[in-house]
Amino acid sequence: IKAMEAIGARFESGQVFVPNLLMSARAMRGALDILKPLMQGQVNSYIGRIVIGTVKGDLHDIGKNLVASMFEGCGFEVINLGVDVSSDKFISAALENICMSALLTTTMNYMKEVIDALETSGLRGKVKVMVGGAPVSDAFAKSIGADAYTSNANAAVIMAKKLINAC
Ligand code: B1M
Repeated sequence: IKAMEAIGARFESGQVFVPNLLMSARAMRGALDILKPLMQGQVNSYIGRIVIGTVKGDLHDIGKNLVASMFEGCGFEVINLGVDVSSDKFISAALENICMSALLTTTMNYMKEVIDALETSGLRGKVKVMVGGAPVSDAFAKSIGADAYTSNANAAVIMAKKLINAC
């Protein structure tokens, strides 16, 4: 976790780049594969739970998986719904935090549909919604009623901790 935090901070300051993050994330996933079976019985030690997916119509998952790996490495339980995720799927998995990714200007608008569906199902007040992806911005996030926008994986972890008061 310390190592992922360090690599994340270096990425933020421009000292390392996306390939370094991807290699670190892969190394961390390898380590987690070994560690996870030994961590049984300690599931309560997660600092929070996150549902993450790339929205309906969008198949880009490299950035989303990077964000998911950073969350896992930093102590969150992550439910990765994959790509092309419908609002129904997001809602049936909704836990404390929903993270949506979109890489296309045509699919980013689907994020609002998910938030609207959360409202309709009465879950909106119970979960935090974070959005990200290359075409997404802070202004867009505000306009659709998301709780937060972050531009990269490290910032997403910092923001999620803030949203659930874990830091
Ligand atoms: Co596509 N693609 N692509 N593509 N692709 C882009 C996004 C595009 C900008 C390329 C271009 O034209 N210059 C363009 C979008 C244009 C637009 O919408 N205005 C585009 C297009 C048009 C398309 C297709 C429509 C092409 C076609 O078929 N005609 C098609 C769409 C398919 C679909 O989704 N339905 C398509 C397909 C593909 C591939 C399948 C070939 C492949 C995806 C493979 C995969 O993901 N498994 C692909 C790729 C690789 C790209 C580019 C080259 C790279 C994207 C990437 O992985 N970046 C991209 C051009 C580019 O960005 N330079 C492009 C690296 C990744 C680490 O960054 O995803 O931004 P990113 O994630 C960052 C942040 O955004 C943030 O954190 C991450 C790490 O720092 N973040 C979050 C992301 N999600 C977050 C969620 C959060 C928080 C932060 O939640 C809280």
